[in-house]
Amino acid sequence: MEITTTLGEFIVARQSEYPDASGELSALFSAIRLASKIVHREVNKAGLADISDSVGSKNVQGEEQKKLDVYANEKFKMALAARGVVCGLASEEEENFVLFEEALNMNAKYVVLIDPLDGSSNIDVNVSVGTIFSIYRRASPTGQPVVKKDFLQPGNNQVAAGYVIYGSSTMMVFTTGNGVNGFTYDPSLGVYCLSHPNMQFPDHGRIYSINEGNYIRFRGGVKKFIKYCQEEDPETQRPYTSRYIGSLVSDFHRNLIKGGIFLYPASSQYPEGKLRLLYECNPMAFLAEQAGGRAIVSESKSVLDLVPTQMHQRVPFFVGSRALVDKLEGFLHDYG
Ligand code: AHM
Ligand code: MG
Repeated sequence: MEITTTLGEFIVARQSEYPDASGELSALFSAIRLASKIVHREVNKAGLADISDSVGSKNVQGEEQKKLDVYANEKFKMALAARGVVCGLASEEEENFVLFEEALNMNAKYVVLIDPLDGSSNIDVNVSVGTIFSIYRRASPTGQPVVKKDFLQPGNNQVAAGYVIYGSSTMMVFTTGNGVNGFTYDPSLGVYCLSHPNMQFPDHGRIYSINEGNYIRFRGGVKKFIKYCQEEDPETQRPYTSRYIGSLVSDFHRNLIKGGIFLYPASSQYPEGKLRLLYECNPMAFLAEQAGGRAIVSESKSVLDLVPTQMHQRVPFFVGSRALVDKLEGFLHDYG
């Protein structure tokens, strides 16, 4: 059997390239890695145990929480708090950010923002779900409890970001600002192995991913772009292929590998868009740009430049292969 680099080895080998080089970021990754393995185990037996039912409570956006969302949130929080390398956490599943008040934690310089189990409405039907995470250096001085401004930073300040996809295999894909690498989990060994080094968004692509059922509620530019994707034109290999799983991590992951664009626009139902800037859009935008793709919220407005104003802010989100995002941008410019 060929032995590939494990995630642990990769992190140790790259440590000197990380922004802090003190080992704190490596320890933080090891907490994320551990929690993701625990969640992998639970997700993979979701059909067996009585854990895929709703807990009954609602999250801060008023959506029904599934047991596995709660479970994943707890596991990531516990793993991160235990290492003493994170001073606070903000999660899609929690109304307010969480302070880690042990002395060790208060002296730590990183905060983590996380969507512990994105796409969880798909669990009951055995569709892939994911964890999305994002790491920032705190803005306030160390030694004190974290404050809101530590979390309300523009995506451009991200130190690292990534996702775990619990799919036909489990994978972790992340960036520390120096390219994007993907690791596939081998459950028999209990390790992530480097399987997708230096991932790159193909410049062009033939996949568009959008919930087309909402077509009537979209604005002119997005409608025109959808029609453009559906037109016959041999030169540009149109019509393009429509693929939409309804699980952001899975849709993004496929498009990253095959080339494509993902759209969650504003609509009459979601005037601000549906996806959350801090937990979903910023980390995916950082990954996309590190892989040579592009992510925008509107014409000529990059996701990563936005200065957040609220913890659970939603924004329109367009991400994918550069040529496709550029094309969309033209339609947004011409038709709004
Ligand atoms: P969630 O955070 O409540 O799981 O919702 C986010 C999910 C994304 O994974 C996905 O891209 C989107 O919601 C799908 O929304 P829709 O069903 O409106 O198409
Ligand atoms: Mg989510």
